[in-house]
Amino acid sequence: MVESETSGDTAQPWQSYHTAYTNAKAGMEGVDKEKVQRVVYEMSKGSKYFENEERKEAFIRQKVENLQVQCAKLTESDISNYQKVAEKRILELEATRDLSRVWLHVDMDAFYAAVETLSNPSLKGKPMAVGSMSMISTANYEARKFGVRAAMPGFIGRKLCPELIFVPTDFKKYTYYSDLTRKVFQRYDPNFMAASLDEAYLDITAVCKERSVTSEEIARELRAHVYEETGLTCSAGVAPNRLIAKVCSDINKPNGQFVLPNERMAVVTFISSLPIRKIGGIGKVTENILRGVLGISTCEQMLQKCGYICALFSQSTSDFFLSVGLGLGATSTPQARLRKSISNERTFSATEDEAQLFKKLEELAEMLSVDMQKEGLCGRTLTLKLKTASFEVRTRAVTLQKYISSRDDILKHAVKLLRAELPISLRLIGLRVSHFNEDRGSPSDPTQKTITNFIASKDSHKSSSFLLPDGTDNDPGQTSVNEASSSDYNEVSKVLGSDNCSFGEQSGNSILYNVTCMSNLREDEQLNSCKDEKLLWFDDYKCSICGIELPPSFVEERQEHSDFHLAEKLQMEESSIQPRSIMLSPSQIRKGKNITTQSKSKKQKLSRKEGRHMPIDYFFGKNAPSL
Ligand code: DCP
Ligand code: MG
Repeated sequence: MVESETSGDTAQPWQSYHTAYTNAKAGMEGVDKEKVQRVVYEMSKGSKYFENEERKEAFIRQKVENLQVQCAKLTESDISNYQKVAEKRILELEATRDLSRVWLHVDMDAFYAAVETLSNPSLKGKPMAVGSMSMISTANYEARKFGVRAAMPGFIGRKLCPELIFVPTDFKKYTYYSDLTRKVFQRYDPNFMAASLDEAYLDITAVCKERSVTSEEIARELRAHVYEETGLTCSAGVAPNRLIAKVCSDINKPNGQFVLPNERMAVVTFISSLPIRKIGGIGKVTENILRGVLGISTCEQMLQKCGYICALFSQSTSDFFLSVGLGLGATSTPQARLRKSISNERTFSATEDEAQLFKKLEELAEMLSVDMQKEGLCGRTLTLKLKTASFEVRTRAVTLQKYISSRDDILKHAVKLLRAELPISLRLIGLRVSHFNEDRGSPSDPTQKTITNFIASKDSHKSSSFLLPDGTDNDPGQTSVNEASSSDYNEVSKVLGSDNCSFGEQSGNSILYNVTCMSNLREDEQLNSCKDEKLLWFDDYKCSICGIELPPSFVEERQEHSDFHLAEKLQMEESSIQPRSIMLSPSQIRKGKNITTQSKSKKQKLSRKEGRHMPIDYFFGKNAPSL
């Protein structure tokens, strides 16, 4: 098998030091990558960030090694069987290809930086970054030539580009301009899906047809209108599905567009040589695992190695990889009413100043409340997300008796959750509300959610295919790659069978006005939270508490589900009531004991027999009992 590129002690250690800071964004093509790597390495060595990166590297190495061992155990007959399974699956997936829709992904260019330049034209043409010495939110294209990019600490940016000008963030401004862009998007698709402040997906099938114009003309016109209304440029990608449209919008950035025709051959050719990292949902971890274990670096190779993929990964993960190889992606618009949560978060320089932390919390509560009221949403689970100064990500949640949406209600409970964590030094706070009043049935019985046929769903991977900021994975499969042996796989296959159940329609991602979905963690967050993921999701897809099946690509549902158990436990602790959920033993879960299909009485029986109360710390990743 292929050697992992993540390991290696060389005389020039920065050469193997690949972090989010060294990953090229649009506008960074000509950058001296080695110089950037060296500066980032030297300046971050010894820092908490560096330690965290090392943990991540070690994690990836371990994953690669485990999978290499599994791979080596496969016999020729295993491989030939898995090859047959994979080929059959590819045909099934191919049959779901939908070329009837035209999707446009629009992404503003250097958004925060461009907005700041509008208000201060003297910044034009000069390298500048929005953010601070500790964190850069984005950099303009002049600064990117030096290797300066989003998420990089400002002091490293300054080292790479001594002329770099810093402008502090001003979210009110960005929200204002974002709203202006959305008014334009609405003219082309009233149900457009906003993925972040500066990104949206539009189904332009109808508008092209009604006006008898090409998608290329629509893209050009839309971009011109955005410019007229805002003075800002954007880039667009047009393709038959959202996954590819997002890749396309990056091709001619800034101020450009790329149209991929709705033809199978065009899609297949386009995807074949595409590096897997360009796909939303494949970040550094997945990329390294696929390359390290199977030598896969382009989408086409996903199909060439399909047998191994099916042998090593869970069904949902391999489905995602095979779909990527085929260039399949989500094509239908999820209904807004099915949205699962609404959230926002804010990154800032690490501080333990309580007044500042509570002030930020207040602002977040206010913004979240406004967003909720815009959409008429009320929810009863409130989750507080924190990233500590040492990059540890924690979530704390509470489920309330009543539905809330007002600033005061959100703040009241958020303050309680935060207060319990003090003293603490934080660099990020996020708030998330879920369990909306329209989510009938879900708060009380999450197992009821295992419904629609996942395999048959065209959009089965939509949570992997969009909403992610550049370069992030949203597939916790990367942290939970199936490590079952081939015989386990057979059992898993049996359990999944043709009636494999999960959420068929994952629509929590739709219309995320002004919010960044918290469950779409950036990679460092995912890795930090992987402890929690591992605790909760057994064998890659089963909740170790109640047995509900949720593939890794259903990130938001998983987050919500985990919040639910967390909140339930918190309340149990408070009221000293016996927990309702049951705890399946690992062997039961491996053996495919699927309580989602069991009768209530059986559940209760199991609960009495096998159930055990789990300490709250289990969920917080502290003193976690080993499974
Ligand atoms: N952002 C952030 N932190 C990050 C990435 C982005 O705060 N790690 C913010 C600042 C960006 C905005 O989100 O301006 C949009 O993110 P993009 O990834 O779309 O980046 P830009 O719009 O800045 O640049 P591009 O031209 O590459 O789209
Ligand atoms: Mg952008």
